[in-house]
Amino acid sequence: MGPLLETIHSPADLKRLNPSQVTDLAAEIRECLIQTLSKTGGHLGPNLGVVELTLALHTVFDTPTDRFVFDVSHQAYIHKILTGRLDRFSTIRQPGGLNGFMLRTESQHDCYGAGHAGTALSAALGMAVARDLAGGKEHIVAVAGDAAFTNGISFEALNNIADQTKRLIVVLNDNEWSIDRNVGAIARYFHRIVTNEHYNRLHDSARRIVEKIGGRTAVEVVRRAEEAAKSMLWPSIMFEEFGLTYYGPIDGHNLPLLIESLKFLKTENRPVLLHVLTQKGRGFQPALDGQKKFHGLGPYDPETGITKPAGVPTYSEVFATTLAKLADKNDRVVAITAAMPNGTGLDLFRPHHPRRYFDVGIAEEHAVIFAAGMATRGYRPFCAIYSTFLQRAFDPIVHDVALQKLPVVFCMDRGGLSGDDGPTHHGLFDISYLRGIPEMALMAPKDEDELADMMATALTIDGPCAIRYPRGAVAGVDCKPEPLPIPVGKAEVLADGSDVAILGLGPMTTLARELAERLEQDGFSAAVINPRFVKPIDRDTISQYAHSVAAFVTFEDHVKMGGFGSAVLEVLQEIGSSVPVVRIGWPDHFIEHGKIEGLRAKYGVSVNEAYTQVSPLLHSRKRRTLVAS
Ligand SMILES: Cc1ncc(C[n+]2csc(CCOP(=O)(O)OP(=O)(O)O)c2C)c(N)n1
Repeated sequence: MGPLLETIHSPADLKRLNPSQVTDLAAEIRECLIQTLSKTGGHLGPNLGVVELTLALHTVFDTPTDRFVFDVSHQAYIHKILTGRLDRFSTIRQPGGLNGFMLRTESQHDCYGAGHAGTALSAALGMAVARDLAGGKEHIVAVAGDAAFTNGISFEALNNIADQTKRLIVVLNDNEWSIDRNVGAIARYFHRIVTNEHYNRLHDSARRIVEKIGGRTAVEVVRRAEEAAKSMLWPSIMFEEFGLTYYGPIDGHNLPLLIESLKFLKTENRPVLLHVLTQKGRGFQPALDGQKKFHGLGPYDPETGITKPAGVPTYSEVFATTLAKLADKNDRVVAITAAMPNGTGLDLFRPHHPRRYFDVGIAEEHAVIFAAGMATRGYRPFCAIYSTFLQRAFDPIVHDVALQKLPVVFCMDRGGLSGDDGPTHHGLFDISYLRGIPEMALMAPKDEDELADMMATALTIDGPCAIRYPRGAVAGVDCKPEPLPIPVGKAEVLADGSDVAILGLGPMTTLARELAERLEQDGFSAAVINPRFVKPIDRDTISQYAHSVAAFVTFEDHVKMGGFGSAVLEVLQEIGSSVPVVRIGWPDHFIEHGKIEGLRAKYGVSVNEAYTQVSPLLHSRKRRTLVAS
């Protein structure tokens, strides 16, 4: 750790440094980020881009009284370092350590938690209005990336800001990247501003003024700063039309310029937007060369940026290559992503069918309604959206897709616990939020071969359907050269048995098999079932086992409430069966970040827990049978 960084225990320590020390501190922070994240993984690129911006914010404002709302908050690592969490920074994203995003429970300096994009402006406006009502004086600053402006919520907030408050500072952190390159008209609009000659001239004169500031009296500095900031004024029609005074764009790595600009904006009595240009990955060549990869990644070599080669393919990759195959045969198949071409694997689809690939920006609601529109014209859209982000699109799924019985396929990557990212990213609610929607079919494959089959099956369904599959490596089974549709609503019985029926949803069939083995060692006969469909659920198979077994066990990587086990309970209740069901899944509780195995053990999403709960039921029937005979 650098000598200056060691002295920073709170923002007050930063404020004691002189300008040249703050510049040195920026270099130390970059080194700390590169070294620490090489071990823990994390959002390196976005954070390297906002070192100076965060230093400037904490120099000019006073948290926790003033409030910073970071959009997504994946770029808040420096904020964490400066606000008393340096000593725990090496624990970031580790079990029991700091979260990778802002958390209100983690620090009084984290005024607002996030993980999903597009919320900063609305939340900051809410805080500003609350301050105005209470007669407060504090400053509210929203920091949002350029890609956050591809999201509808940001525009809903923009539409509302000038009507609601006179004091709000929005910082647009423009690095021209989302995770992939930012897309769409807004991205092009920002680019036009940045490459405008007029701006370049103003920017240079502003920089020169700020550079001359050193050594003047405080009053002069303020006046000069005002002059500098004003000279940067470049009428940007869009933000001005929304009623925000636009400043910039300015170099987001020029500390004095940032500091003086923010000092000036602090005095403004109208909502303002400061357009700051930053470079994602600044200070680490591998991150500059590999913007996408270094947006967020696991451990890497801090010298070369090299990461361990991934041995086994991921579910995302199998999804994308299968979709390309399906699209080869069916020219109505189209692929839609909401700013996640890399994460969903659709990067691999794009070169095969560039005209049938659509990245709509961070706009999940739009993605779903756009898919609905295409489906009305005979296309078969596959919407690849992480389970957690599809939460955004609940109403479009109900109102636009299901109600009109349109054949849109929702491919829900990261269905299940996501691990290191934590509660904002776990995909633990999709079964509950989709199961109750009429017309919806919902599948979960036990392995990659079945994922491909389910995608082929989706094309045979005349209405909406969803497929949930987990993050990460596939099971490693042999895959058929061509996927084949499976019978809709039919479970797969992997092993027959008469004492207990164990249903393992998706890859949880592995746990079902393990439990069956243990119970068989105790002398019980266990059926192992791969349900395949949460909806329509296979009532016949459940009813059949309800006549013979002493208990059912359900395993799911989902909250128990409203999940697959609940669906089984509903069937049993409807057929008048009183066979008990041991449901294994996540409790009614937000699950923290951590390693998947550790969290499963902690919360009893395990074979052990199932065994503990089901054994007494099986032994009790055995005893009753012995007594009866
Ligand atoms: C609703 C939602 N969809 C997708 C994501 C995944 N995601 C995380 S960060 C990010 C890009 C953010 O880009 P930008 O806001 O420009 O910030 P930068 O990383 O470039 O600093 C995306 C798409 C998300 N967090 N939330």
